[in-house]
Amino acid sequence: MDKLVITVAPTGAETTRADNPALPLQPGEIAEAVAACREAGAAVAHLHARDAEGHATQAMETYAAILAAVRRRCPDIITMCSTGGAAWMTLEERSGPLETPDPPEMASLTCGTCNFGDEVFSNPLAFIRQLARRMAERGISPEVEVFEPGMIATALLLQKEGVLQDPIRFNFVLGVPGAFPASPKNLLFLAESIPAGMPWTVTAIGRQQLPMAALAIVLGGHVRVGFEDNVWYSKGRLAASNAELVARVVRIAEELGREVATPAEARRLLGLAMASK
Ligand code: KMH
Ligand code: ZN
Repeated sequence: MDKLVITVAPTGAETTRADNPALPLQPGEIAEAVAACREAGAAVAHLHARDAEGHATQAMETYAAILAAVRRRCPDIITMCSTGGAAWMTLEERSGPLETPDPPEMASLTCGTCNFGDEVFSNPLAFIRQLARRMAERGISPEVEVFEPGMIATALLLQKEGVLQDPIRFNFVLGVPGAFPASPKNLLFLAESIPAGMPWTVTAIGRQQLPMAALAIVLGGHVRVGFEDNVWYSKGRLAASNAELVARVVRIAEELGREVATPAEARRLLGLAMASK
């Protein structure tokens, strides 16, 4: 089995300090958290930005500051910026991180519209194509976010159109209220619904984060953890840090005989452009 790629999503757009006081918000705090997670075993950092008040923003300048701080603290980690932002944002503002002067290595690309709690996470096909083309122009590799099974079909359609290139890297996001629930059956269904050999990661919300991560390790998938999706370590006990969640995945992988990938190994496994340089 391939080595395990661990992604950390330390902040997200929705989590607040009321949910977990250790949530990193400002560029320096995010960079500190990412560095600790890199130390613990993470190879990829999925990044969201917050403004000075801690509210979600897609401002290019804030992402540029986060990328610079992360690269200073841990130069080899794979950077991935969110183009999902928050459900209440306009489509235009969400593409901000793709315009940073020194762009991230990867960016998220949600391949369809779904309910997101009481909101609608809007991703019309024309907008997905526009984001994907801009990523290609700027040398950014997309990660396809799959909140609903139909999003796989859309990604494969875009591949057929030549808008997405091989390999497509899938991230199955399970358990968002209103979207596809987290269960072993659903994860297996998604993993079996993509073309053989394409890398996939699982992200699960709240208490499902741990069991879905364990299942992905066994199935040969990859794993994302972090406060964007889950702030708990166990029932009634908040995680002390993002790194604590990463370290637990490393321990489970080791117990199950799955080695953890370094960023350089992850670049090869994910087929990133920098891997061939
Ligand atoms: N915050 C969600 C509405 C992504 O980062 O691309 C979208 C999201 C996905 O988090
Ligand atoms: Zn995100």
